[in-house]
Amino acid sequence: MTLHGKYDQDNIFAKMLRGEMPCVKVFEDDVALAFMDIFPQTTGHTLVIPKDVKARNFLELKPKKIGPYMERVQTVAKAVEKALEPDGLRILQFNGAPAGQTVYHLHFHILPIMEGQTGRP
Ligand code: DGP
Repeated sequence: MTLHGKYDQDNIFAKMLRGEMPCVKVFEDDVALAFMDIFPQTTGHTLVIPKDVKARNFLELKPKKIGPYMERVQTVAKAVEKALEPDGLRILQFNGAPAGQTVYHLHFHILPIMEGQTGRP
């Protein structure tokens, strides 16, 4: 899998956006959807994905879409902070398989860091 390539409409996050795949939603508006990670690396591990884009990764997101999307990433991060009161918060994003990406629809990870958890992959 290369850093750039054709966007696969049938990736799992695209299916969630179309309502074809269930997920535990924690935030949704016209710009982004946030849901719980199925393989949480820390308690409260949340993913935030942009809607109406065919971006496999951050490099492919059109500049005008970055601002609205990152606002939602911050909104969700603040909600996670309020809900869980973690000691720290790690916000991560991977581009390409060698960097650790496994799902090819752009997403940011929000990892609350509680005492005793590292949140490191
Ligand atoms: P990444 O390695 O950055 O591409 O992270 C992909 C994340 O997606 C990984 O932490 C696990 C999560 N994930 C994979 N499949 C599913 C799924 O079917 N449902 C949910 N909620 N999360 C998924």
